[in-house]
Amino acid sequence: MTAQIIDGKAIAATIRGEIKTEVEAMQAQHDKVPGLATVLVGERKDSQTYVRMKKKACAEVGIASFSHDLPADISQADLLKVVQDLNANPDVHGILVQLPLPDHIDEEEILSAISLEKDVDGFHPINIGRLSMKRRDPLFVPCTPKGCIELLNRTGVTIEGKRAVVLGRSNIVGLPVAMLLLHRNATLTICHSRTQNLPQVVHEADILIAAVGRPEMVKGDWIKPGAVVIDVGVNAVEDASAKKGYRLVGDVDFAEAKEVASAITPVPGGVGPMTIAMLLRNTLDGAKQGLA
Ligand code: NAP
Ligand code: L37
Repeated sequence: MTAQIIDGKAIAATIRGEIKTEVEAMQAQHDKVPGLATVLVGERKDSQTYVRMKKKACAEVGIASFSHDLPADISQADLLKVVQDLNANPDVHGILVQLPLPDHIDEEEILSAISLEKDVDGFHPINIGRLSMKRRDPLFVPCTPKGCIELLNRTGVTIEGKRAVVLGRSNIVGLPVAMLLLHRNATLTICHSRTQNLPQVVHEADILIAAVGRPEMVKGDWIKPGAVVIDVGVNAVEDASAKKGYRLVGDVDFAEAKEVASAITPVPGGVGPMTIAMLLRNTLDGAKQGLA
């Protein structure tokens, strides 16, 4: 069996089209557009790339973006001030502080300072708390986890009653995606670096979400025949034949897994573009709340 390839790039393009239509309607009816502030601290190449892609996607759908590119040695107080000013700016409906922050910054204090109504990344402790509890809807759901669920929804995958295995328990991906699957009534297993017999645990999954950051760790024979595989990993591996000297691979060995799974996301072109589409969606929703 060769798996259906879940085309995240195409699904994300459809979603951006939906958002663009709504932004145009908002502009026509209310003479205003949603605004996203991006806060980038330091010069990590990957973070720079992602923030650039996010701003470009904003421009494409008519969302205004406000960039704050700050030096790696910015003080806690100065960074806090940037966030507070954005909280007070009525043209800004969403604030994205790209993680990770430098070691000397207290991440929790910065994320807690973001106004709940503008927390489009969904990382404010109150939003995370609500996400983790039954029937306590968070104002915003984190973008990558929301993108994973949206891919399952738009592919017609049933979640309820299925065995879902999440590889990874990070604040950004593993933990929140696990909560979302649980709320959708999956039977859930969360794995991490101390999990024993990982291949056997993975083999029980009807739905596998891989978010470990280990290139091609999950092999074809770990996967249950017919499983749906969402590969969140984005790992650069050396490749002398590639123009840039590297290529991107997921946490799953795609060539092997696609012969076993019923559906699978590629890397690139799977979850990555969905992360950005969900950020646009959250920003638009935030701006709409302000209109109500
Ligand atoms: P992270 O913070 O490094 O967390 C990795 C998680 O995987 C941890 O929970 C860790 O366990 C677990 N882990 C590491 N090695 C393992 C192993 N050998 N066996 C089992 N579990 C293992 O990473 P992250 O931020 O969640 O990102 C994960 C991947 O997703 C990365 O490749 C990242 O680039 C990618 N990502 C993609 C997007 C997107 O939009 N596509 C967005 C964000 C991240 P412990 O908790 O025990 O340490
Ligand atoms: N919302 N996302 C949010 N907040 C953060 O603090 N760190 C972080 C975050 N992570 C993030 O933006 N990740 C991410 C990862 C991959 C893509 C986008 C965002 C992406 O689009 N990847 C493309 C390939 C990109 C490339 O060519 O370099 C893909 O197709 O997977």
